[in-house]
Amino acid sequence: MTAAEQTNTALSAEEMDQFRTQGFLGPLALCSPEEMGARRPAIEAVLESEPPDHRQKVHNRHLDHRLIWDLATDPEIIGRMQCLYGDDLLMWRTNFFVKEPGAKEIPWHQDHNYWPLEPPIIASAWIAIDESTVENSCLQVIPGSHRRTLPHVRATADMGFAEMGDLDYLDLSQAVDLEMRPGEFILFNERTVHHSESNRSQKRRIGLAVRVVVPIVSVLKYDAPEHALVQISGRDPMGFNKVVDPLTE
Ligand SMILES: O=C(O)CCC(=O)C(=O)O
Repeated sequence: MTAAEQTNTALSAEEMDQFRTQGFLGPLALCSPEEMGARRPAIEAVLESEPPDHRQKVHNRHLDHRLIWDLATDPEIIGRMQCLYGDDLLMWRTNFFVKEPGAKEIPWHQDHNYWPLEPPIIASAWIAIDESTVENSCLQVIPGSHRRTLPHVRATADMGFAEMGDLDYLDLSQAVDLEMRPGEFILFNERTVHHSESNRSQKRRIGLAVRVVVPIVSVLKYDAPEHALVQISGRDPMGFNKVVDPLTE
């Protein structure tokens, strides 16, 4: 039985159409705000702990913590990704975006600009660990922006990334704020233009981004020698990538 059948996450024709035409879907519920509140202290403890191989604390913690693995592979997410991308799915990366008060702006960008993937076909889920509002710099997207490749230029020093989408090619009046309660998530793709403001509030905002690829994608550069993909559903008929078993405890 697929995750979509197990969890009743099968997408409607309208939802499929929204993802195809708008480049994102959601917010959708992974768990209740109360349940995310109960998980939060353990997530914070993971973010304070050193990864075993001296990687950055915020990257790929699904490889060393079962709690993060369970979050990233929650059937509410995977079931929807299966509807959009088919059964054969591999977890490539997870990244926490921790925005403490004063944290820098994440510039408008398309993810594929930065990533060592060929072809760059990625489904991302962004899960709200904390409440995420306009006040504490929620994610923003430009609906329909995934239909074009955006030139990227060097970012200014006040930005959280070294490169940013060229603003001459964007209509920011179309931007949508994606406010989320803890435990909600959105799905988007590698070309959906997105952004978050600097965090001008006194409230921290943590999100976990989950990156999933299909087997035809080759990873050209791994994050660390220990970094590998994990099969999260179906099969890997191509065998292009280094794949390890999921955590079991
Ligand atoms: O959380 C943010 O502010 C940015 C997230 C982002 O750029 C991403 O998930 O690709």
